[in-house]
Amino acid sequence: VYGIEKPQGYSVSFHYNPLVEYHHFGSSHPMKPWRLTLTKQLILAYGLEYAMELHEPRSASFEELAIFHDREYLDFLKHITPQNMDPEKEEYLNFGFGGESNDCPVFDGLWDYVSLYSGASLHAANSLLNGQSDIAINWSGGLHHAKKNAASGFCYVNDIVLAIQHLLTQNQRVLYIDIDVHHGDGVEQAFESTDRVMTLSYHKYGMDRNNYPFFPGTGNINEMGPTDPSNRGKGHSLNIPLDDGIDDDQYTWIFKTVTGAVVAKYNPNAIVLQCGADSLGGDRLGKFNLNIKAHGFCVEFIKSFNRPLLLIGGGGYTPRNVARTWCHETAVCVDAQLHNHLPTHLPYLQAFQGEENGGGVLYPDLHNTKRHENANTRQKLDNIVKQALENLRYLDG
Ligand code: ZLS
Ligand code: CA
Ligand code: ZN
Repeated sequence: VYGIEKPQGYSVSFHYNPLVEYHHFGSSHPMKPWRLTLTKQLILAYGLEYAMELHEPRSASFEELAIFHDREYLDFLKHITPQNMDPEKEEYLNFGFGGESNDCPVFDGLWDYVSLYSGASLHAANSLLNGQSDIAINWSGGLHHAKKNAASGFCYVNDIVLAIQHLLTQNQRVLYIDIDVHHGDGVEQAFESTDRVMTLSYHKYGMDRNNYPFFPGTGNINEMGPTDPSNRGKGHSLNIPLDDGIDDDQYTWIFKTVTGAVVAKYNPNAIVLQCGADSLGGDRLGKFNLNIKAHGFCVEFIKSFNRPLLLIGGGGYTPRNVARTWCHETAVCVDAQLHNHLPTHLPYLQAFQGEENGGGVLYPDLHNTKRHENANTRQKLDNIVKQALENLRYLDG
């Protein structure tokens, strides 16, 4: 019909290969790829697939991963199996495997798993590049700790770095924002020497009761990348360290204030938002008290800047709440409002029932599920914002 222009709203694309769901880190491991099954089922049950374009991307190739990662590391990843691994061998430890925590186990299909989630992030970045979509989503990615030659914190290949490198082929400046409860150290490190990527991470920082630092132990407010004036990356990392139990009002306030200032100053051509859902209340590993709508507010706020936007997953260790959050955030992207009562035809409905604070609903009250005492005072947060805004002055050159 002529006379009708492009429909209002954003074109949203969803990049997901269901084969990722079938990988297991081991029964006691907190990272559960089947949280992605729950997420997808919830999205389908609400009918959100009719409001976006669905893509089933192929796996990334060895060569595509080698754009960031060392070939020796990729060779190791490609060939290691639970049967042939030798925990005594030096390379095993050097590449980030084993150790006392065993955060990064070797499991069957490891190579397929990493190339599937990375392929989805690359495909999503590509659909922003070729203008097919304004917002591209990959909930299976967001593995922000992986280094170019080592696995770290459940992350083996850094799909975020790869996606940003791809975006940089046609964008002068990319802003990376990370609301996972952990510091996005791998992405920060990868781009520490360039002014074409700015990284901004909000995370828990500090010691626990036993005086162990919260993983990965980096990301204090004064860590802002190289400060050497001859380094182009000077001042292009910003870290917002937060304490246990932060609530919705505090988090959305600090997020708005700092992110708003960064976008105004850096004026990115594209934005990548890592939406780790371990910053929610009741997360098995996280320490914050956020509700789903406060987490989703971050997505709404970023969307309002109208820049090409890549949304990726990340952590999240209470699977039913990961699914709820990423379903809500998918709805935010397509401007849909969802009914609080879960669709009755939802497969796995049981997974969302029988909870203390909201069985059978999409938006349970998570604020008190684990009752982390709020250690963030008004004054501490004011100081962090003040310091963060001061750090931004480094961008003036
Ligand atoms: O950001 O805290 C750690 C490292 C240790 C070493 C010493 N041991 C005893 C404790 C842990 C310092 N690792 C963290 C990694 C968190 C990664 C977050 C990833 C992301 O969300 C992005 C996807 C950690 N926290 C909890 C665990 N590891 C952990 C808990 C339970 C288990 C089971 C499996 C493995 C070993 C037993 C494990 C790790
Ligand atoms: Ca973070
Ligand atoms: Zn995390």
